[in-house]
Amino acid sequence: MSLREYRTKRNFHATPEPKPKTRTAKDRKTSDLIYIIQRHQARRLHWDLRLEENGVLKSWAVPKEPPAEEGVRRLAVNVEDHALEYADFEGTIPDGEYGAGKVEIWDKGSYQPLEMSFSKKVFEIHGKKLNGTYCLIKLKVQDPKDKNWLFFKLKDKTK
Ligand SMILES: [Mn+2]
Repeated sequence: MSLREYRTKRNFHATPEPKPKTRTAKDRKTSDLIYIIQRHQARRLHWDLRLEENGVLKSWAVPKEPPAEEGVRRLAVNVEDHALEYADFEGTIPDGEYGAGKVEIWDKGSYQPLEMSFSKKVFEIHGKKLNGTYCLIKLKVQDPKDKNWLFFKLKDKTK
């Protein structure tokens, strides 16, 4: 996993966003994988869903509020991997910088992977706003350049 795109998009003298530290996945002592959603009031309001995978935060921009209940499917646009440190970031990215606008933590917790492939991820979210089994599914499996996924809650099997 590379954070090259994350670094090239940002000027760390100008943005308060975290500069990635050099580290390996084994530096993390906890077995809890990070789940985080940041509400990002950029030019267009969106919610940034991030899941820890192999030492980075896999990231999707969700243009509408993520669903707490089943039955709602949200578009989720895959964006560049973010540094693990980003999970604690809240602040305002200055005008003129990439992603300018206010970033707030909307939900945070951990997740448990159930089925994780390059085109489909099923996982259990343990958050405050979102809880339960969720699915991320890539729309055009054959097209590696297409960034569009769907994000939705699955039926709770215990009900
Ligand atoms: Mn964003």
